[in-house]
Amino acid sequence: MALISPSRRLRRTPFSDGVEAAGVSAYTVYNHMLLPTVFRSLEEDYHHLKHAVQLWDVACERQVEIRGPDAARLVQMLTPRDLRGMLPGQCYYVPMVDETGGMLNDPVAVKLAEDRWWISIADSDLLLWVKAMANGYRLDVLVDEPDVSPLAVQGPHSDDLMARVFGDGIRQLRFFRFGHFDFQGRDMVIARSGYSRQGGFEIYVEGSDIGMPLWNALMEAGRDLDVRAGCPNAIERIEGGLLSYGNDMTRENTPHECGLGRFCNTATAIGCVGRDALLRVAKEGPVKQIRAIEIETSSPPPCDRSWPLVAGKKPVGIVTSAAQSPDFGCGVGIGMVRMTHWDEGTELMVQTQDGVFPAMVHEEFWYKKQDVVA
Ligand code: THG
Repeated sequence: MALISPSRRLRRTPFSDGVEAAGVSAYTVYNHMLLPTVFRSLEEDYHHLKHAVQLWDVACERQVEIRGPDAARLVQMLTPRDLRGMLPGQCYYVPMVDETGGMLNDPVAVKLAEDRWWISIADSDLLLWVKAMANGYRLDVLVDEPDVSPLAVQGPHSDDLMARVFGDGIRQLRFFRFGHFDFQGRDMVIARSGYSRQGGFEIYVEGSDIGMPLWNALMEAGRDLDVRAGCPNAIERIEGGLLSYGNDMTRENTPHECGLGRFCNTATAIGCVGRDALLRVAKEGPVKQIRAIEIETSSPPPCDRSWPLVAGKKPVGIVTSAAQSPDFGCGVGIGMVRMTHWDEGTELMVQTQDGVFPAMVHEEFWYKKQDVVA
């Protein structure tokens, strides 16, 4: 593929200078911002992520900040997950839906205070929807995109690296909880979370000016841990079944089709604008759902379009993400499969731009959530 033309519309991040110095070799665009996808190679980055520790420029996970007396009410309008039990200091993975129950985004909600929230968004312009809701319903809130850029520290040595910069207290942080930590006199919200199954943290860096000083401090502190610049790794995230909005799901899908039913409490999420629609479809249950798809090939082509899944000649689903797994020795994929063919072990064929390969449906991903507890 040709190069992407740089311009003001394609935003740089507070860490872009560090990413470039580290020799980034490919970018994608996410929330109108640069997101690195490869440094050395997809495979080398993958092995390093599983064995060492990496700094990820995920500034493109932009925050929609909601503050004011109606903040909690507005966030509940956006999601079918019941937020009543959520306390300040917690993060929740929250499907967000429109009035038809269609997925608009799958962000992480960060509850800073009863009247102050960050919605850490995936790749869709959620800010516009949230602003429209706030204004249409005349809510007493301010909605905007603050100068906050997540920097993820991921990999088995992330606790050791983070403790060197933020102190041993960071080790006590529980999964999907956050705390406030100091760096050079600046307050940093740090959560134990991140878009990998290898464990780690996300630092919500407030103020672009402190981005490179923090990047450099972590790089310095982790020299003997072989810390490197990295990024969300396509192979690792598919093995772990972490979904990618725009790839594995769109506005055409309900959270239940996406396998996100466990993050929905449609019966009690009073106020959610998609609630009635979801209650209606929940009665029947989804007729297609996300599945892990094993692909019999040693080098799947780039999955840059949906690949039909067929039983004989009959289309029964699509593959939406794929990669070759070094650790599992097969092609790994994520797909959306019709009910008639979604059972464990179902044998199908997948039609790619480079040929047709045997595929097998799995009900579980290659590795499940390993709850990272201190
Ligand atoms: N961190 C933050 N913001 C983000 C992402 C992130 N915004 C964009 C994107 N990633 C949003 N999508 C996801 C998808 C999955 C998870 C988080 C964000 C995730 N899921 C785990 C799971 O599905 O097992 C854990 C969920 C849970 O148990 O609550 O972590 O990564 N800041």
